[in-house]
Amino acid sequence: MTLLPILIHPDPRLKKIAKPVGEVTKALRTLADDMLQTMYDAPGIGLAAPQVGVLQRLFVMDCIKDQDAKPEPTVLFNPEVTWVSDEMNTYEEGCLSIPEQYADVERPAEARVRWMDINGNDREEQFDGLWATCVQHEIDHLDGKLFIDYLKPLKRQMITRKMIKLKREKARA
Ligand code: K1U
Ligand code: ZN
Repeated sequence: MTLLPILIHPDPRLKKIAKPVGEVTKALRTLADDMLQTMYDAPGIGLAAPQVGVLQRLFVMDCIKDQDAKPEPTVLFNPEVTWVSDEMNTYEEGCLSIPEQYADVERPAEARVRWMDINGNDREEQFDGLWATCVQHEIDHLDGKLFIDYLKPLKRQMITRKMIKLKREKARA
């Protein structure tokens, strides 16, 4: 397995709409495995393909935070939200493409999602809690949207400036 470099905002590839996946090929299974490895290593609870420069509609997630609990690596191809609750939930979100920046984002508390799994089978499930927040954050990535797009312009600009500085420093190192 390979650890993939994660793109840091601002990057034009993080603003693009990703293309649907056809059948689940061996190359896509390898990509999903590498993305899971990259997500666990970061560490994070989700990772979308555009974050590793691949403009295809897939993401991985595992919202089990308890280190003693059994991991639940989940791979979703062509995910579509089919229903959201009226009830909303606020969570302090982070993003592996915007390191060390966190902000409250309000989203539907529950979301029903349809997707194709790693074996090419159609699945549909209702998510709540952190899983619901995470699926919505990751599907946003597939649509070129970042959690900072929900913030007030001034706060978004402040975070973007910090990221430009971080990228400049990393390039010099
Ligand atoms: O998509 C990403 O950038 C990953 C992101 C997912 C996410 C976090 C919070 C709310 C919604 C979606 C992350 O995983 S940021 C890191 C993080 O949340 C975390 C890191 C270590 C342990 C537990 C959580
Ligand atoms: Zn993110």
